[in-house]
Amino acid sequence: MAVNSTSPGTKKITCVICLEEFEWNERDAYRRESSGPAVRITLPPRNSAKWGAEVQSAVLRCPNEVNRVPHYFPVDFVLYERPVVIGFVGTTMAGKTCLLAAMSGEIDRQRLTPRGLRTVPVNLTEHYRYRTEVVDPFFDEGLAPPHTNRRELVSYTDAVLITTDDGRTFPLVFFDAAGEQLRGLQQDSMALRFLQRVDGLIFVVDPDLIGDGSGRAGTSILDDPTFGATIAGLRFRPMRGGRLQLPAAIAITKSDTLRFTAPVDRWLSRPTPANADREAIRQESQDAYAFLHQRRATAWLAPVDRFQWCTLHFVSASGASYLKSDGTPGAGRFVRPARPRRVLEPLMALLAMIEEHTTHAQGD
Ligand SMILES: Nc1nc2c(ncn2[C@@H]2O[C@H](COP(=O)(O)OP(=O)(O)O)[C@@H](O)[C@H]2O)c(=O)[nH]1
Ligand SMILES: [Mg+2]
Ligand SMILES: [Zn+2]
Repeated sequence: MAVNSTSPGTKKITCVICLEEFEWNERDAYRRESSGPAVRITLPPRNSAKWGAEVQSAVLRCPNEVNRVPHYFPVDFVLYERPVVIGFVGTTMAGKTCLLAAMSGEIDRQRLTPRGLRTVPVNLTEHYRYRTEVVDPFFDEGLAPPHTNRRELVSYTDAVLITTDDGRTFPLVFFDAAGEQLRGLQQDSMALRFLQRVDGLIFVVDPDLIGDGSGRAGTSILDDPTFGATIAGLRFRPMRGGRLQLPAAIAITKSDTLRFTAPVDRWLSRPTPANADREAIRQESQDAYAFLHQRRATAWLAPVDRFQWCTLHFVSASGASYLKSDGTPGAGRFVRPARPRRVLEPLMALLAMIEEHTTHAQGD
């Protein structure tokens, strides 16, 4: 893309797909038809009456091609505040893809509206594809999102545009930080950009991997290798007293499998709070901490010690149990359509912590 970074009138923007920063002259864009290559266009000046209509279907081409394939994202994503980048960290099969699909579906269903956040529809082909291929089948039929054997360490999953009641608008971008191999991330430019740029992390804990605390190891494993690798990868981010100055949330997912276990039962059956209830977040964090601690899952609690701000939550992406696959590839499904439980709580807690600590506390 012919962007002249030295010419006046350019602005520095972030690609929401790969997090590369680049200069944009506010005029060069593309129009993408349903088929065929994207067509290069020149946007009218911003003060022109035509600008609003023209910009709606316009996309930008990121100069950072991935495997020589160009990628595009809507101009809408660079017109407002800088993107808020949220990363999902967890080992394979922990439940990241289901949790992301549940959150994205709840956001599209405007479940953030009572909490003062709305999504703005954006002409983003990727988001519609994600919705029709992953989110809707999960919500409508209980189909488990396809298990992709990705080789990437970190990958873009979805992006939405959020507007707050007080009139601020920002892109919210979700990344899946999977894979045990995160240790090799020094060589991976996408993983590095992600670690440099991420605003908040959701550590996904799979209770199936944790013993019941009886001392019989059962299926328990010692920790999640992706937690340690991600924390290690963040060591160059600002720290104070050995703690990362970044917000984190631990989401104990698949909590539907613990719905008869105290104190999980109490949290799962709670109605969703209308607005951020700090006292409830504190209590749930305390309960979830005790839950993991009792089960000797102390390694899973590493984010509590390593991040300055960390909340803990019980969530369920499906709200229902998983039916064992009958062996047909791709046949994985839940017993009924997904009814996510409390999946927006970790996100709301993270957004509140990002707002409170990272923008306002920057100068202190
Ligand atoms: N009971 C239950 N099972 C879940 C839930 N979320 C995920 N699972 C199970 O965990 C498997 C792996 O989930 P997935 O999201 O693909 O994990 P990922 O590899 O971390 O992306 C699914 O196929 C389900 O069997 C949940 O909320 N409840
Ligand atoms: Mg996955
Ligand atoms: Zn890009």
